[in-house]
Amino acid sequence: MHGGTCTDGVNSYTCACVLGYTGSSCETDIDECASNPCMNGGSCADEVNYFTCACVNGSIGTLCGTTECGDGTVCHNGGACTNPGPCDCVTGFNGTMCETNIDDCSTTPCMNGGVCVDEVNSFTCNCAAGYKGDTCQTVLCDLSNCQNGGTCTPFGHPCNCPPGFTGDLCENGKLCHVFING
Ligand SMILES: [Ca+2]
Ligand SMILES: [Ca+2]
Repeated sequence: MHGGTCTDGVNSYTCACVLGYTGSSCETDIDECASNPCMNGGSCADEVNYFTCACVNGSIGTLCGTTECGDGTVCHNGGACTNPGPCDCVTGFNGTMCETNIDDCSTTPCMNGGVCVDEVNSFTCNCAAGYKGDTCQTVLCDLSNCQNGGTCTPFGHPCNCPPGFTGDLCENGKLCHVFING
């Protein structure tokens, strides 16, 4: 549906959807408004692979993030005009015009060599090889932590598990074969 390209399989089919649609038959129009991207009370209209914001209360910009206060002050990033000014910023921004995205990486939250990416009132860690977790706190594999006889070569990859075990650390149980005599 919706321009997707489907390929027949055995008792099934797979579809490659055009941008903006998802689902096994490309039947679903992805809701680009799901993250509430419009600021300052603007209303979001879901389109195919994009959205538009209808701004209110004098705000302007693609996301309605900018408000001209009338006294020469401009508030950015969803900040609201105040009287007296200058601006009342939303969480994650500061500065007299809310122009600054606060550096959420300033506390160096990512462990084990992970690279911190600053976001709005949050951060993401891009972990170095061999680590995972929100702050890269979990070691995938070193010389000691493979379980159930798993081996760890080379460093930085999930353990090599013996037959019957799975998981990054081979922590998932053995497949059970029961033989009954007679
Ligand atoms: Ca859509
Ligand atoms: Ca930030």
